[in-house]
Amino acid sequence: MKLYFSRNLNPRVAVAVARYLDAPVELVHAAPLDPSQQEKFRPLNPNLRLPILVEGDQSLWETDAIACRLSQLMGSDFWRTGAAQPEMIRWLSWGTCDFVASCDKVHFERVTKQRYGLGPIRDDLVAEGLSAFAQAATLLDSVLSARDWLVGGAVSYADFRMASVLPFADLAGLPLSDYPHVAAWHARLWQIDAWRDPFAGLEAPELPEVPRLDAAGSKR
Ligand SMILES: N[C@@H](CCC(=O)N[C@@H](CS)C(=O)NCC(=O)O)C(=O)O
Repeated sequence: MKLYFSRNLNPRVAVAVARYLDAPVELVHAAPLDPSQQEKFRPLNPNLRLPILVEGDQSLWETDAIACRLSQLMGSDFWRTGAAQPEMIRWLSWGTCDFVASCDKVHFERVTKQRYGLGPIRDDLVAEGLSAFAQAATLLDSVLSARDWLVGGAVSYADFRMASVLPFADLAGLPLSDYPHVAAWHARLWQIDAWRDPFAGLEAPELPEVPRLDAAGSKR
C-alpha cells in the first residue's frame, strides 16, 4: 500500500494520520502537477492532487476518505464510528466549510501563491479571509473552552482535519494567539509526534520558500 504525498497541507494531514495510526503504508513523495508525472498520476487521481492512497489496483483520493480508510484498516476509532460519528462528521463538515476554509483563504494568498509565483497577494481576499477566520475561531474557541478535543475525551481525525492549516499559521499570519483555547488545543496536538513532524525521516524535498515581503507587500 502506497501513500503519495508532498509537504503541502492536505497531504501533510494524510501522512500525519498514517503515522499516528502506524499504518503499514509506504510513504512516497510525488509531484503529480509536474508535467513529467502527470501521465502516471492522472489514472490515480484525475485532479492531479495529493494525497493518493494506492491499495492493489484501487486508488483513493481526498484526505478525508484516506483517513477513513486507514482508520478502518487499523481497526481504530480515530475515525469515530457508532454514536460519536455524527458529531465527528459535524466538525469535519463545519471545519471544511468554515474554519479551515477561512484559514486557507489567507494561507492561499500569503503562502501558496507566493511559494509558487501565482500572482500578487490580494489584500481584499486576505481581509475577507481574516474576517471569516475571526468569526470561525471565536466559535471554535468557545467550543474548546469546555473540552480538550473536539469529539469525546481523546484526539480524533476531527482534530487533525480542523487543524489542517495551523502548522502554517505563522507563515500565513493567522492570529492564533487571539484565541487562547484554540491555541492551547493546537499546543496539545503539537505534542503528538505524528502531527508535529509527520515527515520525519522521509525523503521529501522542502517546499519552495515563501519570499519575505516588506511592509508595502513587495518582495525583498
Ligand atoms: N480536497 C483535496 C485537496 C487536495 C489538494 O489540494 N492537494 C494539494 C496540496 S494541499 C496538492 O496536491 N498540491 C500539489 C502538490 O502538493 O504537489 C483533499 O482534501 O485531499
